[in-house]
Amino acid sequence: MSLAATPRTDGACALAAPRRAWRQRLASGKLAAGLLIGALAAVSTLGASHSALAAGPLDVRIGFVSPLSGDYANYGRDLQNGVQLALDEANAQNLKIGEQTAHFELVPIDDRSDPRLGVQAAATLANQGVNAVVGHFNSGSAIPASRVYESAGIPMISPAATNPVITSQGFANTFMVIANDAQNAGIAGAWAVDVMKAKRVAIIDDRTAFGQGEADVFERAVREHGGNVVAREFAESVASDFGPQLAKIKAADADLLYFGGLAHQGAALAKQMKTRSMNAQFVGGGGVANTDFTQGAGAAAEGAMAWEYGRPLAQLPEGPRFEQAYKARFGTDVLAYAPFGYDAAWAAIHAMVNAKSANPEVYRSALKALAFDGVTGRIAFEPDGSRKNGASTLWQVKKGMWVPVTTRGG
Ligand code: ABU
Repeated sequence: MSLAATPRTDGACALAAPRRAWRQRLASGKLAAGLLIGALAAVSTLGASHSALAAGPLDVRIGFVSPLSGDYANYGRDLQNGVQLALDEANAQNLKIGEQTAHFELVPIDDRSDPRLGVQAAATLANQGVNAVVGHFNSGSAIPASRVYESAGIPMISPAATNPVITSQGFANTFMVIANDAQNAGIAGAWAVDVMKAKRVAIIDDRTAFGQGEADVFERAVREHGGNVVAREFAESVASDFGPQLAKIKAADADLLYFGGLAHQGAALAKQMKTRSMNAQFVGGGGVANTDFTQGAGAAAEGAMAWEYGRPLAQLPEGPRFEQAYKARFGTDVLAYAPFGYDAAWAAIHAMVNAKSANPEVYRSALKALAFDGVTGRIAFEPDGSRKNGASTLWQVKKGMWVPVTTRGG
């Protein structure tokens, strides 16, 4: 990275990475001490005078971490498209951050849904001194990565990872633009008992921080509402055979099966329930009400239910416009969380514009105080960084299509 070639007014963030890089080279003994001292002096001089470098555009880098390969790549690409759409629109508007026209650039990293790679990705983005991060997709990756961003002082805005631990760590740099699983699975558990009148509830989860987390919340809510949990099973997130678990659930005579995990496994589960002539009502948590499920489950999808974060796009003022713009830009339909990726990116952009700075130390307070109408509704944050007034919608497959049944919250 050439310091001289990158005039920025975002001071600390722009300079943190070069400083760190220089220090690392000193520690490895690859750079003569005299040369390093001179280089650090140059960095300090640049830092002191950065406000004078106001001529060129301001490059603002938005880090993005999601699975872009592997079983969950569909979700990651969908999210990335949502973020990219927001950056494209912001660039087309020639927005100003302070005196400079901002140019927003996406810095994507594939974590393959692996928490270790997620932490590595966070460290890479921190070392690069990105101005904000939209990510991650997987809660299991987002939770440990949030610690890295907190240490680096870089705001991370989760558009999809929904385990409530993410925003309950007392961090100043962790935000979520989507309802969390304390809400989504809590509503699902209460609904199963109070409205669906399920008498014998079974639960299966994928042992991820997300799936197990939402299954735990669901189970607690069922019990709190006087429901009866007759089976609690799990399968690893790579499993495709649910035979042993379904045998136990069938033997327990469950009338409702809640699944904590994502669509492709939920689809396999629904198919295998059908094969075993099980009549229990399938109810998914977040990440199930999408076309990966209906296409994967085929006829077995019919009648399945799932609680998904947010309101149906068709019912939101900006929803249809977003869907059209997304299709026009990427040639495909929204799969799942692209609207939240879009809103997360705009949250960062609005905060920087409002604060007149892309330096997290400066714009963080603007992010905390933000309130704007996004595609997914009004975006504002609770003091812990979770989304204010998040919504959850129950969907059901009718004639092969997910149809909204009811919305709670929001
Ligand atoms: N919230 C659904 C996406 C997956 C996750 O949180 O891990």
